Order: sequence, then C-alpha cells, then structure tokens
Amino acid sequence: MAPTNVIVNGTFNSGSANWSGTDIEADHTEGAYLGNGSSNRVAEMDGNASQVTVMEQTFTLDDPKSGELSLDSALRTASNSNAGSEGFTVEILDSNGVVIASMTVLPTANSFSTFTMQVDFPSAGDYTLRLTELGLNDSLGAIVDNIELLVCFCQGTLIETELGERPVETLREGDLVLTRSGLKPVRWIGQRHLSATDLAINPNLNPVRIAKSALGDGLPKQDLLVSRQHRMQISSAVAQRMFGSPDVLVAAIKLSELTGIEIDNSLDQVVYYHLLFDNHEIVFANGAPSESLLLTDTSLASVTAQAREEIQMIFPNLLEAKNTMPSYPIPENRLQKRLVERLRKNQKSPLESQVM
Ligand SMILES: [Ca+2]
Ligand SMILES: [Ca+2]
Ligand SMILES: [Ca+2]
Ligand SMILES: [Ca+2]
Repeated sequence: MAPTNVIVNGTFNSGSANWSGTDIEADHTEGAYLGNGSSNRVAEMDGNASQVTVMEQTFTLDDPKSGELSLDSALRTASNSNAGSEGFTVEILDSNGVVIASMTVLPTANSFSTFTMQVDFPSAGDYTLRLTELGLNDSLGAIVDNIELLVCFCQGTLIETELGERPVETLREGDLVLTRSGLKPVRWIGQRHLSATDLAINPNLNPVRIAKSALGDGLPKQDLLVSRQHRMQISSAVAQRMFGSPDVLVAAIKLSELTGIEIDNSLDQVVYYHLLFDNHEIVFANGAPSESLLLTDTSLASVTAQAREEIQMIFPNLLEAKNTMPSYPIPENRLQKRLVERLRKNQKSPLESQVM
C-alpha cells in the first residue's frame, strides 16, 4: 500500500481552506511571485508587514508511525537582500504542544526547492503541523506550496515492547523490547530497503510470507514477512524427540514446505529490519517468536558493509560478543529440513501451545 498524505489542501488549490493561524495569505498565484505565468496557487509566509504569519493544521494518527514531511519553497522576489534569513520554521507538535520534529526553511532563490524532514510519531493521537514566519517582518519573504506529510499505513511488523506492540520502523536504539528473557534494550537497528529492481536482480531477496495463524496457536496474529534466512522459533514435541529440546530455531525458507508459509514474489519493495541486542534474543513479531540478529558470519552476510561497520563500533570484538551464541539450538540445515518434513507429515504445528 502506498503512503498516505495526511495534510489536506497542502497545494492551496482551495486557498486557505483547512488551515488556521494568523495572517494567512493563500489567494495568489505562483506567477504573481515567480513571474512564470503559472496560475498554480501558493501561500505566502510573510503575508503582511508587522503581522506574523502562522499556518497550522491538525491531523490524527491511530497508530505510532513514521512519516516524511515535504514542501516546496521559494523567495517571493529575486532581489531580496535578506535572502538566507527569510523563511519559516516547520514544527510538528503532539497533543500536549510538545515539538516532536522541526526544521528551518530559508530559501535563497526565486524558484522552488523541495525541503523534507523525517517525523517519528511515537503514539496514536492528534498532531499539529505548524509553519511560523521567520526573518524581517516586512511582507517580503518565502512562499510555500505542496505541503505533504506522507505516512505509511501499510501494516509494518509489530514488535512486542515495554509499551505494547509497536511497528518495527518506530523502534529506536535503547528501546526496551520484550524477549523470551524479559525486557531488553535494543543496541542497534539496521534496515535494508529493497526496491523492485533489487528484487528483480536477486529474486532470493523476496521475503517468506508466514500467513496469519500458520505457525499454530493463532500465530502470527497477522501475516508476517521475513527474509529467507530469518529464523523462527519452533516449539514442538517433534523437536524434543529429535534434538532433546522442544525449542529450536529454523530458517523461514525451510518452513515454506508448510501450509500457509511461502515465498512472496508479488511485492514491489520490501524493507528488512535487524534488531541487535547484547545477547541473541527471541522477540515477538506479530506475536510470533523469532530471532534477533545473531552475530555470526552467515547472518552478518545479510547486512550491508556500512551496517557491519556500525555493529563493529558497538561490539568491537565480534568474536567475543556474547550474541554469537544462539539463544536456542540451531539444527544443521538437513536436520531443519527433516524436522519440517516430520511436522508436515504428522500435521503438527511449528508452535504447539502445550510445549511453549
Ligand atoms: Ca499550489
Ligand atoms: Ca509578516
Ligand atoms: Ca502579502
Ligand atoms: Ca520578511
């Protein structure tokens, strides 16, 4: 699903409709300021001298989200001797009026440039976008257009944390995540974005889709996408008989022999997240127990060179780091395969509630 723009009338096609504030002037055309003949409507960020222009709009999010704000801005006249100090601030405020993100826009040309900022919304609720005039209050300054705040309402993987389930893309280093061994701080978070081109060049990068309830015991609670080598926890009497431990880790690709678990080649992009803790941990992704990043040569092959450098700065001696030790046994490949075959033949779920 494509991201959604939560800002209404950010194009000013409807003048100042949906905007509140002071000294709002959104009735003039681009041509009036840029002399390019365009009848596209824009807003002024210094409407009148000695009045401060403020434009606000409130929107509601029903989940924690990440978003990207973008807008186009230009100086209204080319011959502005205050170029570089005329412009406006952009702030996102939560419902308590606390600024959670801000940037300063100071255009220097009499033609549009695009300005962007990332915004992390930590919780559901009402948020306000506020633009406030900066610079000499002389009715000369910046104009603004095409204000968009794109928020992805596509269902990201939900990770169980101290604060309940949170989309993985909103997690930050230091956040406490629920693991099999209790709440643990995330030490490092990596992400790898794969475009349609990346997936076409290397189809092995397509994810494994674990359909809702496919693991048994109602898990995952909704479809879960993971990379092929990402290991899921199996809790099964079959594993107990084979390995002397009911809990073992099996790569998602091995599980794709089971009903409801298959490679998904239909996506035009995918983002893989890696959560790294002091130890190798089991976290809950859409409710399903699955591994955190294990610092071994094979799992490090799945992150970029830059990510490896970052990890090495946090754990200078990788080989001595505790999280090269798996939290649960990882059977060798042929035994993982045999385990999955037995589960399939005996119609057993990977997660049997009685042994979890
Ligand atoms: Ca416009
Ligand atoms: Ca003004
Ligand atoms: Ca004006
Ligand atoms: Ca001004």
